Amino acid sequence: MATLFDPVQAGDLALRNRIVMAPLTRNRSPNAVPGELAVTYYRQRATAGLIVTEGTAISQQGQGYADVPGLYAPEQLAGWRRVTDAVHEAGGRIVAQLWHVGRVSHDTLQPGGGKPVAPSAIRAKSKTYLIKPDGSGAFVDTSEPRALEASEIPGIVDDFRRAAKAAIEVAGFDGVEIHGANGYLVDQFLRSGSNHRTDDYGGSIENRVRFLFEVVDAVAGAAGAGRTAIRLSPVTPANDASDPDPQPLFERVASGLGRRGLAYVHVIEGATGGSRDFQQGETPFDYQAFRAAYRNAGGQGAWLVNNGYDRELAEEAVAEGRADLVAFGKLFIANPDLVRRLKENTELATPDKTTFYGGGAKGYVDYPAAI
Ligand code: 8OZ
Repeated sequence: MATLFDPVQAGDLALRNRIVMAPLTRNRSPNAVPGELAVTYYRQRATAGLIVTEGTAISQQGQGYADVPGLYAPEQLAGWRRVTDAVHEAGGRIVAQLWHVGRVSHDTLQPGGGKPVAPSAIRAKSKTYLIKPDGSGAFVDTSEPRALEASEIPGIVDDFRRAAKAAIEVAGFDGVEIHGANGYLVDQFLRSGSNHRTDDYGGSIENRVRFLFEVVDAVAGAAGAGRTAIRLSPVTPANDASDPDPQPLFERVASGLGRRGLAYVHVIEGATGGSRDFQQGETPFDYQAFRAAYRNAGGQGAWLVNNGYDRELAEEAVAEGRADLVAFGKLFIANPDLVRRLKENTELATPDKTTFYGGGAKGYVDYPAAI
């Protein structure tokens, strides 16, 4: 029977255990450059079987929050190189999460102060996080987006490709995870609530999944399919994501992914950071059918689950074969040595919510390992 502490293969990635550090937005990279604190933070957590970085912008247009790191300028890639070197020295594995926020952004973060871009010009009922001139942080409403011209889409796909290539070749990552979840650009195309397009990218399921597969193919072409992964959140309402009928949509996504030889598929079960039972539409989402659609299409990548897992639930999911990997978010913030604490069943520290977003060392690199 498999345990959380057994090694596992995820595509080309050989992982020393099945415990994954989930992507966590921390807003501590001024000018989008991860600095020394980020090196320390990720090194402290390198005993995870795999670290997924915080969402990292593929372009300035993909930025939606203050002080989020990027993968589109040489200083950003150099900053990440120091992070990946530190994680590798400690024997860990790390993938970059490739992020384009789409409409979940603010004019002040966009190139030339322009409008954020989206499948359709529909404002998200959602907040973003900005840092004011006096240095304090504030949550503010997202700006009104403009609809992308079809002719602009290949440029965005190319930004994903370029970021993936640089992540592997320059920044030294072991792989890349496309952020296809939580109401950001890829998810905005998938769901009917945010996608009212009448061209080849909107309307039918086949059209709404088109952007996702263009991105996956471009990224896999650059990074290698065995080093490419994607995160999805079939029912989350995060960032105003909505679709009344997620089951056929996400089974179509799963079957397309199954044919592409990816390293792993990362699934947020329920409402991100909230109820695991959250549902959109008439019926509860069937995660087993979702996974079966992936496997039946030939998908052999690892199945990574996330959202509200504790030790017991995680051990059960792996033992029963419902998951190959389990991602922990908040617990990794407060417990840099989470793997050891889970193994020894020692007490877990509770993270301080007030230092999740923005700030410096406090609440970032000062959580001690258990003695
Ligand atoms: C929390 C705050 C800001 C962004 C996500 C990248 O939900 C995020 C995020 C989370 O995927």
